Order: sequence, then C-alpha cells, then structure tokens
Amino acid sequence: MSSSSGAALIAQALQELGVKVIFGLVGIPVVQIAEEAIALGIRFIAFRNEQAASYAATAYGYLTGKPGVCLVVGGPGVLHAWAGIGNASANAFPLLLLAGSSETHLVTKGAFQEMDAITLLSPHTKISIRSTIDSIPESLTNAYKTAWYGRGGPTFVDLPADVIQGDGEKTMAYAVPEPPKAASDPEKIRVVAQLLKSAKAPLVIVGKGAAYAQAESVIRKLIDETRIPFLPTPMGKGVLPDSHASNIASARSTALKGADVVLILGARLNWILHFGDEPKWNSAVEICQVDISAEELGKNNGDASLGIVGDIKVVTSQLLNELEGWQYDTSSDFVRALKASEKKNVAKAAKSAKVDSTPMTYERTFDVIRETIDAISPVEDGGVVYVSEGANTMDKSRSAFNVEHPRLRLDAGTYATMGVGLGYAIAAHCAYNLPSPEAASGPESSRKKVVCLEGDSAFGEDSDAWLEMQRNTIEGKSKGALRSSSLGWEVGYENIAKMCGGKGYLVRTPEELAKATEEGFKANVPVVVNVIIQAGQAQKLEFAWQNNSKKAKKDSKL
Ligand SMILES: Cc1ncc(C[n+]2csc(CCOP(=O)(O)OP(=O)(O)O)c2C)c(N)n1
Repeated sequence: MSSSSGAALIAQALQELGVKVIFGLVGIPVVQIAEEAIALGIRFIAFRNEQAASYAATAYGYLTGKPGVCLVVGGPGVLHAWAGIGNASANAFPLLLLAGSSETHLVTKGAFQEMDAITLLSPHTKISIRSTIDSIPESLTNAYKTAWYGRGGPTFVDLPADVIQGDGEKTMAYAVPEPPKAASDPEKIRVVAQLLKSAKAPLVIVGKGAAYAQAESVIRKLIDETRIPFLPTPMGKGVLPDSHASNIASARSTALKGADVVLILGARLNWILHFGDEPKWNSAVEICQVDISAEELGKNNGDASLGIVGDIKVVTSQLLNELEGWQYDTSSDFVRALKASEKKNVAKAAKSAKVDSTPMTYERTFDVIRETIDAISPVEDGGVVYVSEGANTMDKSRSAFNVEHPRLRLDAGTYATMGVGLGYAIAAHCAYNLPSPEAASGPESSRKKVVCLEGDSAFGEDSDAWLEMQRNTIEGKSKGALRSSSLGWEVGYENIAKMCGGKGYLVRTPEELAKATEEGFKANVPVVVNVIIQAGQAQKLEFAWQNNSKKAKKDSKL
C-alpha cells in the first residue's frame, strides 16, 4: 500500500464522508489540508474571521441536515471558532470542527500556537479527539458520525502538525450512512393520539427540529387532516406555510394560554417557549413532546410520561395513522378565541406597518422591504432566505415576513447569538446556490437570494442628543452621559459593501428604501442598504419572547 501525507488522508476522508464544502481560515499547519481538499473538488469557503466561519458551518449543517465542517488553526483559531461550538451545541446543529495544533513532541515547550484544545472543548462537544497518523480514519468518521447521529451537536478533531505533515496509509473506507431513524413505542402513540382526540383546545408547536428533520410533508398532512391549530417557533416558520389556515402565529399568547393538549414537534421547552410554564401556558396543560433526544423529555414543565423519543418524520406518520379519520372540531371556543385574537393583532400590525413618519418605524421599514421583494420574488416560490438578528429587528421582522417553505429563515436562535448574520448568510448562499446544492426548499430550484435584516446594536439617539451625551461623558458627568448601548448614531455601513466591490445605499424614506431594495435585490453583488430608522424604539434590551416566568407568576398573584 502506498503512503500519503496526513493532510491528503484527512482530505480524502472528508471527501469519502461526502463533505462538499468546508468553511474556515487557514494557516500553519492546516493550510495543506485545505489545499488537498480543494484538489479533490471540495469547496473551501475562506473567511477573515473564525467566529463567522464556525457560525457558517453550523448553519450549513442545519440547512443541509448533515454536519457542517469548519477548519481552523490551533490556539487562537480554536478560541475564535469556539463560538460556533457553543452555537451548535445550544441549537443542536451538527458541526465538525477540525483544528491544527502544535507538534506532539513540543507540548509544554511554548510551541507555535500551542494550546490544549481537547481539554478546553471536551465539556462543550459531544466528542473531542486528538488524531494520530494511524487513527485519522477512526477519528474523522467517529467525529463526523457523532455530530450527526442522535441529537445534532458539535464534535472536534485536533490534528497535530506532525500528523498533518506525517506519512500514513489509508487503512479503511470512510463511510457513515444516514442516521437511523427511530420510531416510537406504539403504546405511547396511542396514548398521545387519544389525548389529542379528547382535547378541547389542542395545539401543535412546530420547532426548528422539525425543519432540520425535513419532516415538512408529513407534518403538513397531519395538520391538513386533523385541522389542529399550529404555532411555529421562530425558525420552525415555513415547515408549514405561514399562509396556512391553521397557522395561529398571530394569536400566540392566546394559543399558549388556552391550549389544553400541546403536541411539540422538534422544539424544546426553553426560554423561547417560556419553559412550558405559567403564566404564559395554561396551568393544566398536558404536554406531549416529540424529540430525538430522550434526555430532553420531562424538562421544565414537560411531562416525561407523555414524551415520545424518535425521529419526527417517523413519529408524526405513526401519529397520523393512529389519528386517521379524526378531525378536530374547529367550531370550538378555543378556535373562536384564536381567530378573535388573530384579527385584532393582524389589524394592529397592518396599522403600524403604514405609519408614515421620517425617520421610518421598524414596521414601516419591513413593510416596504417585504412589498418590494414580494413583487419581484413571490413568497410561494421560496426564492428568498431571510437571515435576521437583533432584538427588535429580529422580533418585528419575524412576523413581518411570511415564509412558505422550510429552512428559509435563520435567526439568532436558541443562544440569541448576535453576530451570526454574515456567516449564516454565506452558509445559506452555499447551501442553496453552489452547483449541486446540498439544501433544498420550495418549488424553485433556481438560485435563492439571501436577505439579511440586521440591527446594528446601536441604541439610537439622534445626532444632537448623542453629541450632548458625549460631551457629558468627556466632562466626567455620569448623568446624561453615553450609555452602554450608545454606539455611533449614523455609521456608514453602506460603504462597507462598496469597499468589497458591492453596492451600498443610505436611505431614509419609504421611496428611497423601495428603490434601493429593488435595485439591490436584482444586483449580483453584495448589497448593503443602510436604513436610518426612528431612534429610541427599544427602551429596554430584550427579546419579545423573553420573560421571567417565575417573576411573572409572582406578579400575577398580586
Ligand atoms: C453575542 C451576543 N452579544 C450580545 C448580546 C446582547 N444583545 C441582545 S440584543 C442586542 C442588540 C440588539 O440591537 P440591534 O441588533 O440593533 O437590534 P434592535 O436595536 O433592532 O433591537 C444585543 C447586543 C447577544 N444576544 N449576543
């Protein structure tokens, strides 16, 4: 058998594992791996910052349904990419992080970028392995498989320089079949189906786990046949079309408060779902949670005895069989209350979307962008991926933009991570637009546009107020001084696009915004539309869905 360099063996392993894209930032000693990978036809998407590269790989994993791969140098490269490890772990996205490290015989000598990454990352990954030249196949296949199988998450392989630069032999094939899909115990299916049938106010919650599991067809069938109202989580949007008649996203609070039996498909009872707890939820609610991870069941206010472990696609089709012929009577008080609340909230949103002021409000801004984009790319075509982060920016845009197909909306997610936007946008472009794309959504197989709706983290004083606060700060006054969120008030972000060969627009009015959005959407270069909106909309830095259940419970007793 002929020998090859460690770098060539690693690249070959990645190719045989089916890896088509690697996100990363190279240096000594990993550059050889990237070059070998490129020679084998793998796309290497080079970043200027590991944090963004690691975020991109996590989103790529989510969109494609298999591990995203990120390659970085050791020491500082790993520290920067650690952000992606945390993000993958919190969101249950499959991520394989590969990093170089210093030569094994130089450990503790102060070698180049020396750091014990295994000790650092072990508590935060499903598995962290240091490969030797002989264990490259086992290390990579195990790490790839572990990121993918069960609940998705991050895994790590440390590749010392002497392994990358050494010579070894290929000893086995690198093959990891699709993860096996577990069905539920049929008795549990009967119990849950019975509960749903007997419910006065049933509700289905569709989470991003359902989008990741690519369970859209069977969930659509479940909702179409049973007519149970459903509520998508922020990234669960699109598993079922937002325009679906049973979508009660606009009556979210009424739904959570009123539902007596809730079937949760691929969402966790964490802060985004208020821990399944009062006062947001009905105190007598029975929660039937379907999750790939048994450890997730019974968490917070969940009921482990009603929990179903299994693949969402398989379990939903089991439930569908068990519920065959049954339909929820939608003339119920629950549906009436949902419709009334929906009507009120939709009217309120429509009114605020038309408020005519300069600077524009968030709602007006999003309304103009939505109208312009919808006219060019009808929402039912699924030709747009929305990426969104920020507090108000994300909260308000979530309901302003309809999504009709799954995996077309990425946001700050379970970790509420500000800073994912650019990496996610690049990942979405790669997942949907590279030749032989690895992700699919909607009827259009043509290229998708990626539209990022980004806050800039600035609190937003106007220029006079900001300068006055700056003066107070310089004079050492604490009263009326700059606040912790007082970033510059009118940063020229549009120039960044121009600096990178793209187009930039600075806009203040609906007309300017519509024109810039249309031109920008049609352009084939990166475009930044810098929209100056009304200042001081968010007095408090918080997400609309964030609340402290315990505190709220106490308050409700007053
Ligand atoms: C990594 C990270 N750093 C900081 C925060 C805290 N944080 C929450 S929202 C937010 C900024 C919100 O501002 P912006 O993006 O402009 O949105 P908007 O003003 O529209 O609410 C920050 C910094 C976070 N969630 N994640």
